[in-house]
Amino acid sequence: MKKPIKILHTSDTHLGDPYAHSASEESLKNVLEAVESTNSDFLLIVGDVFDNERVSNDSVIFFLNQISQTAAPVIILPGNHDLMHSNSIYKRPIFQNSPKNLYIFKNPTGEEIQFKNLGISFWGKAMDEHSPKFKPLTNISFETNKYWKIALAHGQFEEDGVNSGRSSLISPQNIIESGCDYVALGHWDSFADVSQNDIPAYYSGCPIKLSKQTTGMVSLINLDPSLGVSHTRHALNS
Ligand SMILES: [Mn+2]
Repeated sequence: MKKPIKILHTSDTHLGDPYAHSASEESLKNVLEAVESTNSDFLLIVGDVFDNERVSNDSVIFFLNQISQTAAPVIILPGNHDLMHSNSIYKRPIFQNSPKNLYIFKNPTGEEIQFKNLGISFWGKAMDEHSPKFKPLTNISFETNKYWKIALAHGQFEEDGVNSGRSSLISPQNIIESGCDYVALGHWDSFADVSQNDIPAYYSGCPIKLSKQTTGMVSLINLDPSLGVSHTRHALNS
């Protein structure tokens, strides 16, 4: 049932950011090049794809054009900068002609996007409100255990006992209880490994080159029925 699958994981592209506009567009191009060069089967963009709700339709058109140029399915999860609520960017008419390989999580209580032929399922909660009430990684359910189980979550990981009361919190227990083969996280610009027990969970960091780096970075996940799950960091061409 399970097949070897390669996933490229990124987040926080912040397209349309008035301060990093061209850098964010450039980084999306670099990400899509990496999808090709690594032969990835899927691209995940785990939230804050767009910088704000007022981004121009030009930014959206740029995004849709880029996505249409790759064959791989592209799965995106709305985050706190591109919420899934009544004024959502994703509810603009322009999205009615989205490329066929674009999949967007829409349900704030969580939903599965399954690829039965490839034996993999993705679960995510589309953020509708960035508040302490919103818990990105609770009440996960998968229809079957036959497939690879991947969760996407956009929010703030916090160790037990901190009790900051911040918005969109993700706890170690949430990761453990997810029962997933991989948890793809977004919201932090920097890379972080927050794996718990035997569950790999990573913030890929944003694909834009940060000041201490020589290139932008993304995460590559190899799912292999005999070897298990491995995570590596991949440097983007720039
Ligand atoms: Mn965010």
